[in-house]
Amino acid sequence: AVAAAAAVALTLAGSAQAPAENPIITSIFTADPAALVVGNTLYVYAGHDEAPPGGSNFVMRDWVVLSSTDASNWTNHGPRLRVGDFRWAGADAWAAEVEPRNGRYYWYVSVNGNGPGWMDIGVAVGDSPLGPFTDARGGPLVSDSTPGSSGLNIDPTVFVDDDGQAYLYWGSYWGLRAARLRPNMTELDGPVLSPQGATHFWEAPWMFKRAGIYYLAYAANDSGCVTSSSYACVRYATASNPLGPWTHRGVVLGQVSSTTNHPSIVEFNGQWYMVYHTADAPGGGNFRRSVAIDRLYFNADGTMRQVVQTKA
Ligand code: FUB
Repeated sequence: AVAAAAAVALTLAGSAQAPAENPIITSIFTADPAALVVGNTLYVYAGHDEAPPGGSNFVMRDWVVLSSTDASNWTNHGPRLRVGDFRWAGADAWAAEVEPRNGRYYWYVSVNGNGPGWMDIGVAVGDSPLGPFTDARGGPLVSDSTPGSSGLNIDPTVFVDDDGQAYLYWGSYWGLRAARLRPNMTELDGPVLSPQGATHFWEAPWMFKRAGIYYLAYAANDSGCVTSSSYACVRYATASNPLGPWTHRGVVLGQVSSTTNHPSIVEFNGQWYMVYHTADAPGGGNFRRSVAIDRLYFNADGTMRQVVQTKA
């Protein structure tokens, strides 16, 4: 079980107008944000970068929760889920997302499952946005032994449609995967699918619906949007069906200062936001990243304008 971490009151110097100065937290390094609105609170579930200065690989052992009631001043609730909470896993607390259902909160994670493949998807569950969270299955939800998956199953994003059907999407470097979830949210319901049309998909999918249109944002690293394939932008596609086929619409977030790029898009208090990460915190780097938030705007035809990155 996750030990309940004492909330660290971390009010940062935000302006009176949301969003705050970026990065939103500089006392720790954070990455792969997943935003969730519950009541009047915006939660951000994030990975926790602990690589040393100049480190050349990820050191990620737990996931933290940040929250705000104004998208400007943030509270750091500390680690709320750890690799060690999944007894079958051993390392690599990579990208994750929390989805509410029936009064419970399901935290889908990418983690090294110690199996023949590298990364698996697990799911923990808790009764509040801050947990405590416990492993909901005692084993991976998706692994290399799941038919249709691969040895690299990362960056889960979950979407529950208006009819109650839940979908899990994830990445595998270049390959978008998707599957229906059973109402219990902890079992796949049917085959693993490979939706088409998400042009230049690389990793980090984020799924949402607005005004009857399904949106899939994702990291891409093609030469049309980045200066080097080591970096990534965020492209997006739309569809009239949650499993596509998708129609590519363009870039919604340009290259950031970290090599990886990871989108989360949410409406909070009538304003849409892009939550993402950069390397902009003091001492930051590609493995010492920091979560940022900026406003996102839609055009009348439902397309998204490219986000303007703001910095402190
Ligand atoms: O944080 C580790 C990995 O880097 C994530 O799973 C990817 O989305 C990329 O941000």
